[in-house]
Amino acid sequence: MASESTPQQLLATALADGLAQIEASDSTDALKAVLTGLTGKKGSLVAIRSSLGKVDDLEARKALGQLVNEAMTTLEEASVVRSRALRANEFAAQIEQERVDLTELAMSAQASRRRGRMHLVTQATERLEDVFVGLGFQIAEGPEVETDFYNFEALNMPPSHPARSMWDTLFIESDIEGSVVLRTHTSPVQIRVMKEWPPPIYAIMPGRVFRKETPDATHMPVFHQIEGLVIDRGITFADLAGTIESFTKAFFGPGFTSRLRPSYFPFTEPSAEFDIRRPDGSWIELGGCGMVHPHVLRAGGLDPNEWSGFAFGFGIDRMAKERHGVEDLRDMYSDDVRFTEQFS
Ligand code: FA5
Repeated sequence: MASESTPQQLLATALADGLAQIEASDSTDALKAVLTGLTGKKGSLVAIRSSLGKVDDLEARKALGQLVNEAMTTLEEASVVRSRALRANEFAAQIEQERVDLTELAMSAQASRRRGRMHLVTQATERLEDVFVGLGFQIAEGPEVETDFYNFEALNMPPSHPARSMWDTLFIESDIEGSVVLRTHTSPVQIRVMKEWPPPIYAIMPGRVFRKETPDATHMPVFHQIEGLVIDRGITFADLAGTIESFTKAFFGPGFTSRLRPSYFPFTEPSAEFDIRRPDGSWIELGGCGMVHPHVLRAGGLDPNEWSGFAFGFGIDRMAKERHGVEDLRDMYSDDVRFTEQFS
């Protein structure tokens, strides 16, 4: 018959078994249950401790009690270590479970970034503004629906002046007293600025203009101009030429130069047409310019004996066309994504 186990043997077995159970616990809840089973009121170690009363020898009982306490501490310490490891695992699992997948969001953000681009004319306008602001100019705007006075009369074109036919005008209202038109150029904003801003004036005025024209490669019925106006003391034609040359290089690049050809506009005297020379040697007309006519200075409320100035008006659509090597202006208004995507 096998001899009965001693309390020490029982304790050693309970300790080894307890440590194995702690190590095998796969969750903090399971670990708690294991610990209660070992060290709780009905736990195996407590049962061993209760059985100590049967040990007669006082010293032996004390030593055994000591061993039980040590075993309890060992189990508790082992459970703290295991608990830490389990909690770390459970936390990692929770993070994994609650993880939000942002890939779709990032992809849709990318898609929306791809969706829009600034129109070539808007890009050109902003660049023109940057260049002229860099040269010390301020930006002004005027209405697209204009009275006959601002679009023609104040610009030295009284009623029935033959030069009015230079612009194929779209009328909103037409009567003998004075018509309302879709502005045919940005020059009326010159008058508005002269009336509002005390000189010296260094202004640019970009905007949309309208003419009764059939679209072709270089003409649109709705297009954009940028007007320039400088009013100061002692301004000469050399200032105009110098400004246009600086602008040409800043906007198109060092390979481009400008030239002025004599021309006629009722609101400037002398007047010129402004062309730029491409690096390949060919020329393209971009706008008109000249010294502000005394009648126009007076219409703007300025004394021609005190102030002089120059003005220019460039076609922005043609500039955008030149800058990006677009062959036909109509392509810029086709709303074809395959076209616009080329110019991000
Ligand atoms: C004028 O409109 C004058 N107001 C310019 C000016 C301002 C002269 C200040 C003197 C002082 P013009 O009609 O030439 O000028 O038009 C100027 C520029 O607008 C043209 O050189 C061209 O680049 C552009 N342009 C004219 N018509 C069209 C059109 N139908 N489509 C696209 N661009 C055009």
